Amino acid sequence: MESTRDKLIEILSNIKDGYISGQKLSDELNISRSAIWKHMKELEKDGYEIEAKSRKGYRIIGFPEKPSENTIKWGLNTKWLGKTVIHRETINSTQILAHEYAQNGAEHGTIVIAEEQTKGRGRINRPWNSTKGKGVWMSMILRPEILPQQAPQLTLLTATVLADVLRSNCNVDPLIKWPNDILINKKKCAGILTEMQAEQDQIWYVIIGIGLNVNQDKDDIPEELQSKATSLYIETDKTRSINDFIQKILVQFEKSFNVYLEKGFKEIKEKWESYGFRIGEEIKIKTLKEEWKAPFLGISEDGALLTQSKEGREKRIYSAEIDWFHS
Ligand code: BT5
Repeated sequence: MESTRDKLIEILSNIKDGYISGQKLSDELNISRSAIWKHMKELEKDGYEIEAKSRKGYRIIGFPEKPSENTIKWGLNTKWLGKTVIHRETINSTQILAHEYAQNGAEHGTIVIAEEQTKGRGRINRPWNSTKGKGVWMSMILRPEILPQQAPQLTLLTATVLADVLRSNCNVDPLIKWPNDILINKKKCAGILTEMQAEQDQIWYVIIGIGLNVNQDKDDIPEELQSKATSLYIETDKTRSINDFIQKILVQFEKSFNVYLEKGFKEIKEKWESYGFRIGEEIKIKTLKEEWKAPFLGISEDGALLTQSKEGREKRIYSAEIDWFHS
């Protein structure tokens, strides 16, 4: 059940211009005007900025910094992404909760956010470190009408969205390390995890997990990651609003996703390649059977890394160990 407080915030959030009178609020919520006033004082204590004008009424002019369902939705300029927001203080993994919601019919565009993950995960169950309150730990539930084999394109698309958001807002030069790492100054600042439920020729749902390190300082990064992980704070010496990032990512994702549905993967692929770490350079590739050096030529429609075989023929790599940092 939604509490009176939640309903009050919802009503206030939905007034785009102007004010709502104390009387109207009191009628809608079925509580006295002095109870409304008390609620407003409580909201102010929690960081909401409320303006009260005599004869006009109330309006919200500022939300608290801390992410919540309401603060994420406030002023969010999207059509379908983030219309439903599920927010938790602590969760094992936003991916796990998103799967539960998706299996129970959550709509396309639902997002799951947490302040802290105790079992954040990367690919093949590798752990993802998610310091409380210091990053974007988010999963998006999508029900795209694409074929299951096209799903890797969504990971690549998401990487370009993150790179775009970072480049335009943080004065950094992000690169994407195939397939899903966002690097700043050669260290990982964000990762993406795409999971799906599908049948042969139909996707039930896709969950795209985004982990973006925002405000961690050096001490927040575990010892074993220090040499390869970074945050925007470490790179730019500036603390940033998590809410703001979430909104910017959602807006940019929706835009790119629409381009993708309308025009196909070509533009996304070109953008990805413009950010591709070490594209055009020689990389060291190691599969179970062999090891060789070859130029990194770009990516294919199905998300594979394009390179050359030992014999110089074009070769698609789906999984292999790549030594990105050898000189
Ligand atoms: C990824 O996996 O990069 C995908 C990360 C996705 C995390 C998000 S957070 C929201 C959602 N909920 C989840 O539970 N997950 C998603 P992968 O490419 O496998 O990289 C994992 C590796 O990155 C680890 O083995 C570490 O070496 C490194 N790593 C772990 N935490 C990190 C961090 N916070 N920043 C940078 N690197 C990290």
